[in-house]
Amino acid sequence: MKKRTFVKATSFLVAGTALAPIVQSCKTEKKEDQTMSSSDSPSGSFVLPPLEFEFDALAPNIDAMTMQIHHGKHHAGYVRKLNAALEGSHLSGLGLGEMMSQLKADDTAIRNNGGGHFNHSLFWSIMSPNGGGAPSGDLADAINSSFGSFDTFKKEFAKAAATRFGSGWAWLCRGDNDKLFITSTPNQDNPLMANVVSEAGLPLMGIDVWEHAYYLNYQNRRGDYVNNFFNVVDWNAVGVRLKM
Ligand code: MN3
Repeated sequence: MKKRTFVKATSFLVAGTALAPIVQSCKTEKKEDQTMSSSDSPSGSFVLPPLEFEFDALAPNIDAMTMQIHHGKHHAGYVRKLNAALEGSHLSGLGLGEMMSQLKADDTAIRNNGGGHFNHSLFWSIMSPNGGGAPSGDLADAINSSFGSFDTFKKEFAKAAATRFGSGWAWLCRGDNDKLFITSTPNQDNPLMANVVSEAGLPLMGIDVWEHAYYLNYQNRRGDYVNNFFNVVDWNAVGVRLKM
């Protein structure tokens, strides 16, 4: 994977600001360093990034209580445990993206909790109350050339999410050859973990299919949750990641 992937993979970890304008306005390396240090200092402890919308803003697609618990309890827990796991670790001091790319399968606590922090930060950043519809521009072109059509992409992505056994994530990624691919990972693994996953790439969007992500509202109907997720995907935010 390209080096630039790791520098920019965590550009969504910016406290208190909307994703797309910040990423678009941070074309220089200097500004990127500043935005990285505002929340995830390589030498400091990681922090829970605030949501850019209210807990009820994604309803009825994702309900307010699920969002509140998911962000305030689950994600916060990953951040807290990541900081604890990094004390004395050989991975301490790295930015989150680089940490993901360097960790080994037996770095269990950082794999689980660093992955949890990365995955949820990305998840919040690619959803919006103004989301839904279809991608446009370069992202639409990339999806069409990689999957044939947007509808085919949606079917394949939904299938990956529906068939991930147990807890995990489904992903749309950009591979080394700039071609897009769909994959899924167990637990809190993600495609940046090149030493862990079978197919590494830059995650452009992901869906959390742990039961805590949908069970209050959908119970066992994971497929309905996945279909409704498309109503809140912020394709502009996904498209920004394509250019990283
Ligand atoms: Mn989750």
